[in-house]
Amino acid sequence: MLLHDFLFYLWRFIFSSKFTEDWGSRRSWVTWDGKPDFDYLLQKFGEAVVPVANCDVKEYNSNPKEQLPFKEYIKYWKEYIKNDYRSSRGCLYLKDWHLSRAFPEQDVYTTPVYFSSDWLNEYWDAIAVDDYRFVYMGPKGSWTPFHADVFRSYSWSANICGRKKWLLYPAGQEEYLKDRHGNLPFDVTAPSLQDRSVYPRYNQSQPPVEIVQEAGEIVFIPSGWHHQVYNLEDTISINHNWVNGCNVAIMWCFLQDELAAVQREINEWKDPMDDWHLQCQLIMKSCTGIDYKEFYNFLKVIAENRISVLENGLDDEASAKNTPKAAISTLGMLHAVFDLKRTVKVLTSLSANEDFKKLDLTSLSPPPEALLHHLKAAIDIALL
Ligand SMILES: *[C@@H]1O[C@H](CO)[C@@H](O)[C@H](O)[C@H]1NC(C)=O
Ligand SMILES: O=C(O)CCC(=O)C(=O)O
Ligand SMILES: [Fe+2]
Repeated sequence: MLLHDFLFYLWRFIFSSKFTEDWGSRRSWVTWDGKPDFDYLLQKFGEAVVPVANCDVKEYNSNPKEQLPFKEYIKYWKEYIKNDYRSSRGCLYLKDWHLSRAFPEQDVYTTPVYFSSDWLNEYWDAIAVDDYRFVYMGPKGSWTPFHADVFRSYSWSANICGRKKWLLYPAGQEEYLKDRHGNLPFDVTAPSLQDRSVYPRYNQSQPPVEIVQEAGEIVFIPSGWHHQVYNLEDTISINHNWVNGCNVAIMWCFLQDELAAVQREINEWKDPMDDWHLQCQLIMKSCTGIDYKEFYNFLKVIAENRISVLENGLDDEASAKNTPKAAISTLGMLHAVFDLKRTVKVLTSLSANEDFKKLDLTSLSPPPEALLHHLKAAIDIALL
């Protein structure tokens, strides 16, 4: 590829369909004319239960979701197409389905190496409670309301079939898109944004970066960029959220902002409540999905995996399998050192944070100072 073309793709946030052409899902999930292969999907996943959102209904700032048998969703989708994309049930969008976790043995896709330094999934796989690997399937006209991704992570999204239109706002632009009360819009294209009495700063916002993503292409969404997404055809996509040494500091800033917002919310209870700081952490965990002690644990798991690879190399078991340590070793020693340096920066900031220090840290093992010490020693030895 010419350098010019490469820069063009980078600028447009798009990776060409070359990057997905050997994926199992690109071959098997799609009919000869580029439509979802409903029969194949039913045969493989018919018994699954999947999360489905109704795009026509707004509940707070998202669409209400229900769990449906995959079979029933496909039946609905076929009828919706037959009925010229109308249904009394509304426009239903299957989203945030953890398909890889439910069907690990299926040959669906492989994560491109550019997106493989992925601390989020490395951590949540390690504690075996969740992951951030999703499948989306929706008819023409289904869409995702305005949002930024979990923990301000990066996201990549690959079209298995169909096309998407993305409206992307660079990080920070959302300040101009807030209403008088500081709330973000549900639909960034709604005419009410033009109303200065409701959205006083809208006229200072830049128009969004608009991209159309074709079948097979992968879109990269930078950290903190808000976006709204439309399926222009019947579309299936695979998406991961991920965090690594390049954006973990953004995640940490986000968590501090989230805690500050919770503290403002329950400020009036600060004096009467003696466990106010703990309550703030509990609320933060339920709203955001993580609290400060778990963030420490996250950094610890990431750090220890890298220290182990640097100190011991790979044992045969780890290199044979698709383990996180094998992935760390594929990216090389210098990358592991880079990760550790970024971890030191964020851990140093976390350890010095007043809200963190107010928590009961006796349960943390090792304690933050010991972990930092071990990290710095591992970096020094690796660079010798
Ligand atoms: C936005 O509108 C306000 C009030 O009409 C005006 O003072 C300001 O210059 C406008 N800003 C831009 C960037 O158009
Ligand atoms: O494809 C969609 O509908 C939404 C995807 C999305 O928001 C993302 O990949 O971050
Ligand atoms: Fe998103």
